[in-house]
Amino acid sequence: MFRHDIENSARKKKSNVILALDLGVDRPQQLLTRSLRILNATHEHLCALKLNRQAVLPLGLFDGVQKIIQRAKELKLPTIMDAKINDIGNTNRAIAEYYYKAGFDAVIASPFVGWNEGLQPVFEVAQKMNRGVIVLVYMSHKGAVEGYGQIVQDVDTGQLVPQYKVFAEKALKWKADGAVVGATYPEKIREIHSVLKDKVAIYSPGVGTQGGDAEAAVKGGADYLIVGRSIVEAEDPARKVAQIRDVAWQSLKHRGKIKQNKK
Ligand code: BMP
Repeated sequence: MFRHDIENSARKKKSNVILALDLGVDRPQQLLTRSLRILNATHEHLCALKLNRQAVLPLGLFDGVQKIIQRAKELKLPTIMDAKINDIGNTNRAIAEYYYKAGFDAVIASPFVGWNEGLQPVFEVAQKMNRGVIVLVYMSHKGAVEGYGQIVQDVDTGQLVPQYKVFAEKALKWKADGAVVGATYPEKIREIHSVLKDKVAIYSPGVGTQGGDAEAAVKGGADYLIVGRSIVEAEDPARKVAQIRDVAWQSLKHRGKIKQNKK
């Protein structure tokens, strides 16, 4: 099961850092070579790997991406496809199935499409294939407030609540494997963590380049940090990821998530 696999990987590696292998726009062969080089240089300090469509588009899901997934599997790193699935159910089902068939252990999906004829088929495929689904709850960019931050009337309760609170409740109800909350909003992490109560893990992107702070995010309740450019664009990616890992792991200990004697 994805959530246990990533937990075990984090415990074994003493790292809750997920590498976002986003390398910008380049020729496919260059991208593949650079991706593998960075993965090989940083894997010791990672608990998982995340790819985005900016890698899948040039490399091809059943072409170059296979080489990255294969290497991640050799390194025993769970893989997440950041697809932000966001269509009608029938389309979502096919998208999820392709990513899982390609070897990804989990996909990221958007809860804005709802359950019925929205994400339900994604969760069904995930269950059938024993994979994970992570849902967006509050994104890391500035415009997130325009969608995730709106005050809405909850269709179930009739109450006026922030959209992200409704999404956090849905993550619980749908038994999602994770909830994405931007590291750029530690106060939102705290608030959402108080709804999720460690029943759904918080995945937090936005550390470094986007302005988020690793320590604040983890102390607020983030279980995993998703980090891309701060690592891949660093002069020494291995050193950079080790630094972030140290801060994040210490912060998890501070939160009492890791027993001090289980070094
Ligand atoms: P970076 O560390 O370079 O900012 O990359 C963050 C990664 O996480 C990117 O792949 C981005 O698409 C993704 N992401 C994000 O930044 N904020 C979100 O709210 C959700 C994401 O998936």
